[in-house]
Amino acid sequence: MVDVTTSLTFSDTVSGKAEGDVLVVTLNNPPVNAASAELRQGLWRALDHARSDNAVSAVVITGAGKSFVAGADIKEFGKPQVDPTLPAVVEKIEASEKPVIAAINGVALGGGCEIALAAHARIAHSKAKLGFPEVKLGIVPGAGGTQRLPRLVGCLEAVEMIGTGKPVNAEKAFGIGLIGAIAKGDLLSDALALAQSLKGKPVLRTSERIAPRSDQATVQNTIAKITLKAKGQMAPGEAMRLAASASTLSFTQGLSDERETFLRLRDSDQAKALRHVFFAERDAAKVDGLEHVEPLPLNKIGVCGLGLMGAGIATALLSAGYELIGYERDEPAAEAGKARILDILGKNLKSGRIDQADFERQAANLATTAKLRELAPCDLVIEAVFDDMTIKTELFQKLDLVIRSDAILATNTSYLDPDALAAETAHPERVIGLHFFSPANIMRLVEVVRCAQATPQAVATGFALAKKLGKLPIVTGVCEGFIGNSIFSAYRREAEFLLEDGALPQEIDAAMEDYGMAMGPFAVFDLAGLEIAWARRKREAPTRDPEARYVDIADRLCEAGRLGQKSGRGWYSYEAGKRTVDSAVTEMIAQSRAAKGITPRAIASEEIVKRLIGAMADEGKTLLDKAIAARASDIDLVMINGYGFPAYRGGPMFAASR
Ligand code: TC6
Repeated sequence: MVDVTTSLTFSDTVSGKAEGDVLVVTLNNPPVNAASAELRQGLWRALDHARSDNAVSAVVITGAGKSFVAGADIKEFGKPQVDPTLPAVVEKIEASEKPVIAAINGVALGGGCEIALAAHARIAHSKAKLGFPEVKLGIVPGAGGTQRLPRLVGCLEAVEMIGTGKPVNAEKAFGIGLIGAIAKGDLLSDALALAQSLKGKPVLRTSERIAPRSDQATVQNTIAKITLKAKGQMAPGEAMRLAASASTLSFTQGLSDERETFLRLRDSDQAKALRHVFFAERDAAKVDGLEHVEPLPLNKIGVCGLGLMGAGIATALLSAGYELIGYERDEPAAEAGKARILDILGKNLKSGRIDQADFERQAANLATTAKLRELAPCDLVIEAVFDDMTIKTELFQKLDLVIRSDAILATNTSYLDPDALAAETAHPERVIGLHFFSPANIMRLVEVVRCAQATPQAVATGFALAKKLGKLPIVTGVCEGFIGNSIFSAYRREAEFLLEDGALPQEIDAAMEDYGMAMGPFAVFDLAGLEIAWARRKREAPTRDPEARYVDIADRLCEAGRLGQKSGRGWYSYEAGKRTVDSAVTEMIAQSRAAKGITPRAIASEEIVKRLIGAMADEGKTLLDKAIAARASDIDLVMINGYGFPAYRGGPMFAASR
C-alpha cells in the first residue's frame, strides 16, 4: 500500500499523489494545460512510475484549473520534434496493464481528447467539453483520434465531430458513448471510486474495440455536407476520410494513414495560415493602453435606429442578456423596429439557437420607444441611424443631454468621422465607435474605434461589450472607413484597374472565388448596391487629383440604372436571382477602355490574385504607418471576419508576406 500522504513530482507540470493504491496524476501547465514537451515528459515518467510501483493498482489522470488538456502545444508546431511525442504518450497510456482513468475536469481538446480516448475509462465534470478542433488549425488529429473516436462513438458521430471541429458538452459526450460517466459529486472522488471498481480486471482498450455500426449512406451524406461548407480547405476532408476508414481498416493501418496525413498537413501552407489566425486572435485581445483599465459595468443599453443594422445589434445584445431600449423617430417606426427584433428572435427559436425560455427572457428584456428621454437610464447608447453627419450630430447632441454623464455614446458609422461627431457633444471623452457588420447578430467582427478624445475606459468598455457578445473586437484608429473599408476601397480600386487593363468582372470574380473569397469583388459590389460608392465618388469629384488614375466604368453603370442586385442589374444581370454575365456590361467596359485609348490584354488569374492581394496589403501598410491598425495580424482578422477573406490563406497581410 502506498503511503496516502506521498506526493511526487514528475516534471514542473506533472505531479502525482497516492490516494490509497491509486496514483492521481495532475497535469498543471497554465493557462490551458497544453501538452508541451515538458508535460509529455512528466506524464511519461508518471506512467513509468505507475508500472514499476507494485503499490499502484490504478491511475487517474486529471488537470488542474479549467482545462483537462487543451491539445498539443501549438507553439511547438514548426519546431524540431521533442520526445516523447504525443502519439507515443497516448500509446503508453493505452498499453498500461493497470487501469488508467481520465478524470476530465474541463476542456479536453485535440491531443487532450486523444489522451482521454487512450485511457481505459472516462469520467467528466458536468461542465467539461470534449472535441477535436484540429481542422480549424488546418490539420487532422495526430495521436490516434481519428481511429479511436469512431471505435467508441461510431463513424457518423466521429465524422461530424472531427470534420467540423465543434466540441460537445459532457451530456452529449455521455449520450454518444465518448465518456462512460458524468461525475455526480466531486469528480476526483467519483474517479477514485471508478478506479477501485476497475483495478485487477483486464483493461478495455479503445483501439481493440469494433466501431459501432453507422449507416454508410448517412456517413457519406454528412461528409458531403461538411466538405461543401469547408470549400477550399484540405483538412476537413482528410480528417473525415480517416474517421470513416475506421469501419474498414485495421487500427494499425488507420493509425499509420493518420500519422502520414497529420505530418503532411502540419507543414502545409493552410495550417501555417490558420496557426497565424489562431495567435492573431489572441494578440488582438492585447490592446496597448487598455492593459489595466477596468471596463464600466453595463446593464441597460440603448440602440437608436432599429433598421436592419440596429435590429441586428439589438438582437445580439438581448442574446447576451442585456436589457435593451430601442429608439426610433416615431411610434410606428418604434413598433416596426420591435417587430423586426422579435422576428429575428423568433427565427433563432425556430432554428434551435435558443429555447422557449431564452426567447421569453430576451423578449421581456426588450422595450422600444419614440421618446429619447427614455434612454436616460442607459449605461451605453449605440446609434445605428442613417449614415448622415447632420442626422447623427443632432442625435448625439440630444443624447448628450439625456443620458448620465458617465454613460458611453457609440456610433456605428462606417465612413463618417466619429471625432467630428464627438466634438459636437459636451462630453467627447465618452464617444467611441462600435462598427458592427451586417447582419450584426451573426457577423463576428466589431471594429472598436478609438476616438481622439475617448478615455481608455470608454474604449475598454466597448471592447469588453463586443467580447461579451461573443464577437471579435479589433481596435482601430480614426480614418475614413477605418481598417476594413479602407482596405476594401483599395481592393475595389485595383479591381477596377484590372477591368480597364483587360480582365472582365466574371474573370476577376472567378479568380478570387477560386482563391477562396466567399464572393468575388464585382458580385459583392452588386450585392451591396452601387449607389453609395457612386454618391461618394460624386462628392469627392471636386477634390480628386486630376493626375490620379480614375476608372469611370462604375459611373456609367449607375447612370444606366444598373445599381446592383436590388435593381436586377449591375455588373451582372440577375435572372431569377441567378448571377448572369451581361453582354451590355462587356460592351460598356470596351467603350470606356476605347475612350481612354487602352488596348486590353489577357490577364491570367494568378496576376489578378496577386494584384488584388498586393493592393490590400499596400493599403494595410499605410494603415500601420499611420497607426490606424496596431498590427498586421489585426488587419488580417478584419478581412477574414468582415469581408469573406479565406481564413486558410491567413488574411491579406499574411498572404502578401509569403
Ligand atoms: C492538437 O492537439 C494536435 C494533436 C496531435 C499531436 C500529434 N497551445 O484562447 P485563450 C494559449 S492541435 C499553446 O485566450 P480561453 C493562447 O495562445 C491543438 N497555447 O483562452 C493564450 O495565450 P496568451 C488542438 C495555447 O480561456 C492562452 O493559452 N487544440 C493553446 O478563452 C489563453 O488562450 C486547440 O486547438 C495550445 N493548444 O480558451 C485548442 N491553447 O495568453 C486551442 C491556448 O499568451 N485553444 N493557448 O495569448 C482553445 O480553443 C482555447 O484556448 C481554450 C481556452 C478553449 C482552451
